[in-house]
Amino acid sequence: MFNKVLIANRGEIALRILRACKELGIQTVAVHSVADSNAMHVRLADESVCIGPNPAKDSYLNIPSILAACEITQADAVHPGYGFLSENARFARILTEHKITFIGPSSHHIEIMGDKITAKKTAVELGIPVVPGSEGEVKTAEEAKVLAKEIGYPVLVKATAGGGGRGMKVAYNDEEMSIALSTARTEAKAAFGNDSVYIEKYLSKPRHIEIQVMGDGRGNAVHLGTRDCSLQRRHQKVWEEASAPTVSPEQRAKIGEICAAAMRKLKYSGAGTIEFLYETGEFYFIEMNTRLQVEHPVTERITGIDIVYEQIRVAAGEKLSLKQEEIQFYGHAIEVRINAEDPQTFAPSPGKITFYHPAGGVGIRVDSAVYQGYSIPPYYDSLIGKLIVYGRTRSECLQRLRRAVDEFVVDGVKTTLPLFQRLIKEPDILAGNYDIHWLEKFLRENKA
Ligand code: MV4
Repeated sequence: MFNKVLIANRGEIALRILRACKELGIQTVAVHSVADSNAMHVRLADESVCIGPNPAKDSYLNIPSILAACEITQADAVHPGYGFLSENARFARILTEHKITFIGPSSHHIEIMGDKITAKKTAVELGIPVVPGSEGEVKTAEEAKVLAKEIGYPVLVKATAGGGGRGMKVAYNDEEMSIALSTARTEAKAAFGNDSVYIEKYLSKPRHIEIQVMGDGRGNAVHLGTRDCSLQRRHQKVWEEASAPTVSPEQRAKIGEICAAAMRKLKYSGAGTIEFLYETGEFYFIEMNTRLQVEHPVTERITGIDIVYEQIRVAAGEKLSLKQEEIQFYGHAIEVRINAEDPQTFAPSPGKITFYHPAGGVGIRVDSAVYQGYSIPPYYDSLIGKLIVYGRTRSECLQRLRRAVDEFVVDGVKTTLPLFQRLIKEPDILAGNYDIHWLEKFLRENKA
């Protein structure tokens, strides 16, 4: 097992990782920017190193600084959390070259899944169902139109280097195809420096359902069930549930086993998430995330498994302690993201938290790194904390969520809590009847 882990992140996820390290008897190193000198992750770690000025590119994304912090503190492993360097294959490779363990999958697996075309090709080879579309890159409008005739319009043009919905354009006919191709290319070039695109059948009303997986790099892998993350605004998840309300236990076992078997074949190591669009009872692979995800606590709640603990164990070379037949799914969990944002416009609202009272009681977990008197800096994401609620049934979970949202007080900054007070009254939400477009439509129709 590791002696000392450096946590290359900040905020609630840095605390989440610190806690797992402490339970494993591992010493911890926090790294931080100048603005984060008083942050909770710095206070709770055994040691801390300032790695640079406030902009993330100069601190939390600064690979030489983080390597220097590893050397100074003699850390033997780095946990990247989510965001920042968590899916940077070069970072994983450099650490490995310096005999420091990257707590995550191999740089090879990060690379494969980072390129959407190689990810999709890999998914096909592994027997994971994918969205019908081009086999790889589409070069010309003529080629795209021939394929579109086979697939059937509407068709979506996607950037190979894609992410966050950038470089994505829908075409409803041949005429729109030429425009969609060139605008997707232009956007992709600007956002990713890569204008390669591919096409897929456009699914008009899917849900976003993902499967949590874990492997040990030796051919052992399991799935930890489903999450529904359809409630998003501008590709930012707002509300996540486990299990996915519309997937039966039989369907979960089937798609879950397909994913676990795929990870066994890949000899995947660590935690991963296989993302699907789910429409008319069918799963269609879109991407795989090779990191711990923000919403991992809902899965932890319904399975009783500590995902970060398992990540650290397998990174240290231990076998996966989990057996698929021992993994059970209990009740229902919902996570809502409490952001320092205007609940209507979503404009960031950094500043000092003058009063803080998190919800508590039965079935409540709050993952947060803030405290009363803390000032949320304007440089990073606006996550104040995650409220994770459990119930034996989805309806018990929703009742408890309503109580917890009412109880939660954050004064001094605007927060998304009032949005959850509204959502929890919506019949569609209560019925679990929503797709990836539901939230944006709700926000358009319920301005003010
Ligand atoms: C799609 C799609 C419909 N059809 N692919 C958005 C970003 C990237 N993760 C994939 N995305 C989508 N891919 C096909 N073939 C619709 C989306 C999409 C979306 C997906 C998940 C969650 C929210 C979304 C919001 C808009 C579009």
